[in-house]
Amino acid sequence: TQQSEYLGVTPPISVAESNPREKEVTVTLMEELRRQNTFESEEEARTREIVLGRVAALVEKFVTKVGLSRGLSESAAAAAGGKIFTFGSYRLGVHGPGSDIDTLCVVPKHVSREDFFDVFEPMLKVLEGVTECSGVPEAYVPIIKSKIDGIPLDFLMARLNLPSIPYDLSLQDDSLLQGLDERCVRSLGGSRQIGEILRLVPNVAVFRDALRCIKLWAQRRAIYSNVNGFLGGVAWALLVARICQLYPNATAGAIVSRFFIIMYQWAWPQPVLLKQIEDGPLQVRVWNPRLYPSDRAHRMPIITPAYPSMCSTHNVTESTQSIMTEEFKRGADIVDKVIIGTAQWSELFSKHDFFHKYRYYLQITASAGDAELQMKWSGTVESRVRQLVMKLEPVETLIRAHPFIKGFDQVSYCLDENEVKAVVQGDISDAVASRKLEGIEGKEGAKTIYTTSFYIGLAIKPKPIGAVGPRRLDISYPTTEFTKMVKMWDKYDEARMGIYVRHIKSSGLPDNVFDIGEKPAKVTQKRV
Ligand code: 3AT
Ligand code: MN
Ligand code: MN
Repeated sequence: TQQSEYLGVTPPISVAESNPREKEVTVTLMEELRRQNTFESEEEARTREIVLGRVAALVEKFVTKVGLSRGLSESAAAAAGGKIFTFGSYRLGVHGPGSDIDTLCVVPKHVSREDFFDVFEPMLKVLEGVTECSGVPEAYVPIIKSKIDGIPLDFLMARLNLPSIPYDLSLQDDSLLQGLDERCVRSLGGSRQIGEILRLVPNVAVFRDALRCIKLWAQRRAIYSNVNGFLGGVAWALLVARICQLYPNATAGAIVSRFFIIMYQWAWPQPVLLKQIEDGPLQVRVWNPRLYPSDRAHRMPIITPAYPSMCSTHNVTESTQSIMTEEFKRGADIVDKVIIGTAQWSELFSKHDFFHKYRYYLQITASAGDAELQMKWSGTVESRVRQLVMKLEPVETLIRAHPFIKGFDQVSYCLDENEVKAVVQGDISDAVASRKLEGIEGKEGAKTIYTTSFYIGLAIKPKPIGAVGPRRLDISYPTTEFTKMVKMWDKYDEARMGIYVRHIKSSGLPDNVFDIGEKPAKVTQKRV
């Protein structure tokens, strides 16, 4: 690996220390982040440490137990180790109150994935303080979701090709991946990526503080979501890490300021890299736009540093890129003002105006008559919404199709078929919306319907000068194609679930998309 005096693929832009004003705004930024409740309490932090200690002991006990059942001696079974690594926001040190702890359990080769679900999961279930515990062994990345002493934990597992797990094991060594099951490689990925990020930033404390700011900003501005074509946690971390490399001696406030300016001006699709992409021991694809046309199609490539390097922003579309670029600009303008003293940090974190911004919206409603089925179905629909966005982008009369980052769930207690029919189309009347379960109990023909509605804001081109009549917007082709595509889901059953797309005027948006007191009494703001 490279032996040089800087971290990153280019030398830093400036190695200067922050000036006094930048130090001042860093202090006020941290005060604002505390006011915004992004930090957990000391008590919660202590609880997390205690929980992690107990979990580490449980994983060792699990490995010992499996070893004994495989005929190992007491001492050999106990010496096989078993170790936990955290990843996600907790490992980065940017978690908030209520964040989960993403935990990877690393086990020796005589412990199998089946053991993880057949032996470890039952051990976890009976651990004191466990209130939730459910395994999803068939997931792409198999996982156990749990809650211990009020702290949510996600457990992944990786089985290494080693007879025992050394207590000082590092996961950063690529040769560890050799001969592993794909699911183990994927499970190791999160932890290895974060290990590299932390290794490649010049000052971890500054990186953490700046990332905490950027995460809050991206959440408030509704651009924090990988599935919907914006950026997820890893991509935001990589961007902030790159800025930290470019300004190794700057304080967090200065990093945030440079972040917005540099990201606004970035020459996409030039990739953001923390180090040169390296090859490794597996038969897997590493991001390479020269080799793969699909990699060439990435609009804002932000590449993960650990082998195998991948693009963390595969889902970005023309619309989401332009929305993020606008937000970078807005951020740059506000931070400029913060630095000259004409704005407060709180302005940076003000809530998005998605439901005030457009005149027309597409509403996509997934529905089912059963809560558990609805969770899976709405998740499937959500993961496809960006496909609809991509089908809308070429429509001539549209400037932009702006997906919102989350769906809105509702349970409707319907008295009859007519009410059901309206509800599955996303048209929930006040009478239905306010009805409780008691309102339908014992009533013949009544039905409970679960819906999740997703929204896409539509920016329509202005009417050409001299044109008469309303502007026609024909989006029947994209929407029909979209519904056809989501119905291709292998568990789709017409009798049990529904999908409906309609366009509504801003005045027709339901109350549940607004916070209390947020809904406009009348249209006052100019919409596009
Ligand atoms: P929070 O503070 O927890 O909200 P985070 O960045 O830790 O932020 P997550 O816990 O959702 O976010 O995800 C952490 C990493 O775990 C990111 C991704 O690599 C992986 N991951 C997320 N969701 C899943 C999932 N359903 N299955 C497997 N891996 C996941
Ligand atoms: Mn997490
Ligand atoms: Mn998680």
